Amino acid sequence: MRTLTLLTLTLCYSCTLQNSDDPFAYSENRMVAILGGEFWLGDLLDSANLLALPVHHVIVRSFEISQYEISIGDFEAFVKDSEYLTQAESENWAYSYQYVDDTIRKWKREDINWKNPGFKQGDNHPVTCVSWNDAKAYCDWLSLKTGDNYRLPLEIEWEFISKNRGRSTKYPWGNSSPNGKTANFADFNSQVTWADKSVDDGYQFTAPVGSYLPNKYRIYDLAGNVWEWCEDVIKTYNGLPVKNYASARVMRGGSFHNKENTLRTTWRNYDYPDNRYYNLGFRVVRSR
Ligand SMILES: [Ca+2]
Ligand SMILES: [Ca+2]
Repeated sequence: MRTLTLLTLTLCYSCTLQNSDDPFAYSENRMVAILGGEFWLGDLLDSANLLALPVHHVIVRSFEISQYEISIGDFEAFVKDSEYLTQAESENWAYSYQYVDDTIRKWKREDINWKNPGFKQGDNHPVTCVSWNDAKAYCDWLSLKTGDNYRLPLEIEWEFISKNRGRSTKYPWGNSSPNGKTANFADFNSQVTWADKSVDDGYQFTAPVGSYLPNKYRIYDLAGNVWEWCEDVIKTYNGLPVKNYASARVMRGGSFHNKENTLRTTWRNYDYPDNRYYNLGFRVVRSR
């Protein structure tokens, strides 16, 4: 009987290697509890932001969201434990914005992946070059390891927390334009033609997660650094599919590669679930 108890304890320990209170054993990341509520989804401030219209009232249930974007360190723990191969690794490409001749730069398939996105990263930088499918595989692994239910944020959860529980501001920090301390976007350090050379945020590519001011709930980098996959299939707010993108998933928040308008709390972007880019990552949600 005693042997059986010991065996059971050992088996339980090995199937919960990570403490369920700390799913991120290899980084400073943590889950932050957000009380649900009601708010106006969409852009009350810019009637030209068509995909963010019509503005409509929604109810959000309570959830927990990761304080930071999933980092290289977080993702490496998953890969080491599961031997998971990302789509970029198995097919030897992800999209990078590169010169296609002497003057023109475009999105180009390059042999890059989360271990080598084509620029220098430390363990505390956000993981990139991951598809929606890869991000879901990470969530499934985290759920298996902890016994909790991890997934990507719903789009309404992402916008609710980006708006500090539903306040209609342009950015997570308010309505003022980014100033170098608020988000990593296409700034002075960037080489893209649309870069805002009047702002210096310190980074051409990814910054370590948590380098900029958090929102009121101490969630970092909702605006900028890397785009973040959401759980949802993209649809117009009238419930219609987006032409040629019927299976595409929502991405939110803009990135180091993009203009300030993509940093907005309401800005919607989307791509196919098997696509991957050097400026696209994710964060996770834990739900009941
Ligand atoms: Ca930047
Ligand atoms: Ca982000």
